[in-house]
Amino acid sequence: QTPERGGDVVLERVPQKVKPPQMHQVVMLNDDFTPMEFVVVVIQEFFSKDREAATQIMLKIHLDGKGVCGVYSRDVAATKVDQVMDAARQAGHPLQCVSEPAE
Ligand code: NFA
Repeated sequence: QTPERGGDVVLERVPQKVKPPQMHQVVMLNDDFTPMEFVVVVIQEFFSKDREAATQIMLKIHLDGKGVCGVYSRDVAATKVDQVMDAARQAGHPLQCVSEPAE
């Protein structure tokens, strides 16, 4: 295109204001009562892990007191926490999990 008058057309780069969203990790906490099998099934179902990965995460929680089940945007992490807490309550287990900013 040719401007009707004036100098060269200059296209400037506009600095992008967008930054990647803060990610949140879903941390599951150990307790003395929730059966290991229930924890493994919950991690498989809600965190899309195969049985082997879910078992490793469960054992880490059991041994260390807590462990990360997955890292998501804030809204998705909050939904995961709700799903786990609902499943635990319905089954009568005291399993707890929380969402916290990652990094
Ligand atoms: N500590 C539980 C038990 O020995 C198992 C468990 C693992 C519970 C991870 C909660 C989280 N039955």
